[in-house]
Amino acid sequence: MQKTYFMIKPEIGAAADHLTRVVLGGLHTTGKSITNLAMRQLDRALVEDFYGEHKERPFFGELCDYIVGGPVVTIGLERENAVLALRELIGATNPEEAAIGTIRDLFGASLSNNAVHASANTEDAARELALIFGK
Ligand code: 3AN
Repeated sequence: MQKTYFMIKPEIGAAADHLTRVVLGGLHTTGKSITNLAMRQLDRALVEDFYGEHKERPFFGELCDYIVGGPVVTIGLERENAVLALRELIGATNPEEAAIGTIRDLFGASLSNNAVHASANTEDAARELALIFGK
């Protein structure tokens, strides 16, 4: 079994909880089991830590502003091959390049507003789950 972290970004969490239901329904049909689930307003220090690998990138400030701009839905998931399975379900970082039917294809507005986050690998997953939910 593998764990991963999934996050519904503010434009979905705040704008339409209907979409959150759709996304969670999609997770259910893929057989992932939800181990943690909460709607939360993240504080800026936590978000800067969370996206620390992008600190030097030009979009870092904008990215942090966006994530603290409203509540997010934080979700811990567990299943076999969870990291890759969830990355496939959400699609490419840029919604314009995301495969048809993926979450970012359906709900992502742009590269900076791409609806959801999913851990990129098992190390990131462990780090992100600990940051968000504690050890
Ligand atoms: P992913 O979320 O698919 O793992 P990362 O880790 O490369 O992608 O990027 C983290 C977040 O930073 C993305 N979800 C996206 O919102 C934002 N981002 C990445 N690249 C850019 C960019 N060139 N311009 C604006 N925002 C970006």
